[in-house]
Amino acid sequence: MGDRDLTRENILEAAGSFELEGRLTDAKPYGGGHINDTFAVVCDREDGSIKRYILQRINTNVFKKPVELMENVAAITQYLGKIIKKNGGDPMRETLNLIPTKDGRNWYVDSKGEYWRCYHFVEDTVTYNQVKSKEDFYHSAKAFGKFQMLLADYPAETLHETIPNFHNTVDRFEKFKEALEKDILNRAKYVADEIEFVLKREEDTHKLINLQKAGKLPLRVTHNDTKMNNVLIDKHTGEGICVIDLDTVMPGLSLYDYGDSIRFGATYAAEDERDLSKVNFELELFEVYTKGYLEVAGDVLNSYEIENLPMGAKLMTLECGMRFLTDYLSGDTYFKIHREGHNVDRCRTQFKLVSDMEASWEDMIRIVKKYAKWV
Ligand code: ADP
Ligand code: GN1
Ligand code: MG
Repeated sequence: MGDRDLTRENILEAAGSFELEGRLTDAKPYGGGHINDTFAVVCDREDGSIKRYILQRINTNVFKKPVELMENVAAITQYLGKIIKKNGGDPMRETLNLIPTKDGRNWYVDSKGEYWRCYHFVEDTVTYNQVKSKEDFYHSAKAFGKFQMLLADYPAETLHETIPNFHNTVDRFEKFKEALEKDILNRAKYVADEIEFVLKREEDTHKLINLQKAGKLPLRVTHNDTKMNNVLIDKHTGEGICVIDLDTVMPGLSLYDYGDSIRFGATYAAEDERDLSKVNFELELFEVYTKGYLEVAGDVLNSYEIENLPMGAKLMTLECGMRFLTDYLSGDTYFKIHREGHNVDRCRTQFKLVSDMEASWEDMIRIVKKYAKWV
């Protein structure tokens, strides 16, 4: 038994601490994230209707500063709520809304010292763990583009950096090398090709950081985990209405958000697909995402950001593969795994996509130019 085991009592204790409408009747595991524990909580109202909530236990092995994390989430959701309302939108559907605890806080610490938070459940929406159609991916691009655009004037430096160097590819490379040198479980021998793949690309890991140091890429408010399943899609209209999973909202580079979306979504394969013949970087998906993202966020990005969109895509994909590989070498302690070698499978899909991107580089540049106003 791990020391963060969860019992039904823990879940009910946490749910009961929030200001819920009606009588709590159910709490079931929900969603398929790699880090937090998510539950859909159901309450019966007196008039017979049902009200649902999303209850989450924050993974404090990963998020070591849960209070700072919740301060970021509260600040961003309040800010977005105000702008959405001002623009005539629906703040209860177009941004997350935190439910306070009975004593007026945005989070609850349970009797084991675990941190929990609760959101209003946005009904009549779906999320996709894998890209099935160009249209859905296009709508997710517009949602993430809008997120970036609405937050363009938010002072990024006032947010806490809850996980330092989260997308710093130079630092990620160093951490990979440390895990490789330690090789605590003697696993490096099984992944020699993957290790070589990373080592050959060390120079690339400096590219965005150098541009940032030179003052060419500005620090912005970024989401930092822009997988397609972090956008709620309206069941009826098919539009991406609400960006969720705000744990990693921090100061960062716009290219991290654009790049992470492409990494996850510019393929029809799952992130952990074992049959690599199915894992292909799809230019048509790259194109629809680039189109949607630039339609909405194009005006707030500078020419260096736009010119480096392909590099953002490649580096976020390389970084993610490197992180899965690092976790495998370190004994699978970070990402939840559901089978032996799961992190290796995930790493291989990412490196296949990096290779494909390298082979399609000129096409990626051509597509960006087609939709960019500045380059
Ligand atoms: P994780 O960090 O584990 O990825 P998420 O915050 O992304 O957790 O939530 C997991 C899943 O729960 C999402 O993919 C989505 O399907 C669902 N979800 C999260 N928040 C809401 C919400 N406010 N309303 C409806 N569904 C939600
Ligand atoms: C994790 O929590 P989830 O599944 O949305 C990870 C991301 C990775 C992603 C890979 C805090 O995201 O950085 O890109 O897995 N989140 C954290 O699927 O490390
Ligand atoms: Mg998520």
